[in-house]
Amino acid sequence: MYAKLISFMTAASLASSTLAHGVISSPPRRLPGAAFEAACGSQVYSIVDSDQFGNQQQEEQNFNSETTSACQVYLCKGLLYADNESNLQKFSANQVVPIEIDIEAPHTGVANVSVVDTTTNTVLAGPLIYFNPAYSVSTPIPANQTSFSVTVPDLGSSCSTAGVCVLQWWWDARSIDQTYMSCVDFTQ
Ligand SMILES: *[C@@H]1O[C@H](CO)[C@@H](O)[C@H](O)[C@H]1NC(C)=O
Ligand SMILES: *[C@@H]1O[C@H](CO)[C@@H](O)[C@H](O)[C@H]1NC(C)=O
Ligand SMILES: *[C@@H]1O[C@H](CO)[C@@H](O)[C@H](O)[C@H]1NC(C)=O
Ligand SMILES: [Cu+2]
Repeated sequence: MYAKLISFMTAASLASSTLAHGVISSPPRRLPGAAFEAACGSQVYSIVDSDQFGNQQQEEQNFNSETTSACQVYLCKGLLYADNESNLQKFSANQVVPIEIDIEAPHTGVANVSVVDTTTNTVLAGPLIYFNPAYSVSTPIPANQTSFSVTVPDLGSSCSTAGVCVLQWWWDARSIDQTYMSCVDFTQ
């Protein structure tokens, strides 16, 4: 009976964790791969690899002895440039970049897109756009929250090295303590 209860609870928690949420669908985003697995551990990797739409808190809840200090889930959800270098984009100064967001389940929060230096996890420019409220459950999501453009400013020489800079989309739903990040690697 205990086993039944436990398997029921496992099924219930799996069901709620597969309620998918959001990612950048274009330009191509950072993806889970071997470098991410080495940094965060196989359990965190499996969760993200099986559902890239999930939130950062779910990763933290699954930290274990395989999780290293290189696992920075508050930066691109811990995903790393090394896992798909061919997704690297090139954005010139003042280039207007169209972005598509795929929202599988809304949660009312705030969202923005910024240029982040991943070596220091600091914002170099931005927010380039922000939404408040973002992806609300109480109204239909405005089209300009899932399909919009940002203008990438002149970043000087800060983003000349591949793997340093990302456009990071950040969606924070405080009411339910769920945070989503999705990143596009680029050079300028
Ligand atoms: C890496 O990105 C390239 C270009 O977008 C794509 O063709 C390839 O399938 C990706 N590889 C993986 C493992 O996702
Ligand atoms: C983007 O939104 C997040 C979540 O609210 C916030 O922590 C961050 O400071 C914002 N970024 C900028 C550049 O304002
Ligand atoms: C999105 O469109 C709404 C009208 O539907 C407008 O009020 C809002 O300012 C727009 N937001 C952005 C960031 O362009
Ligand atoms: Cu969600």
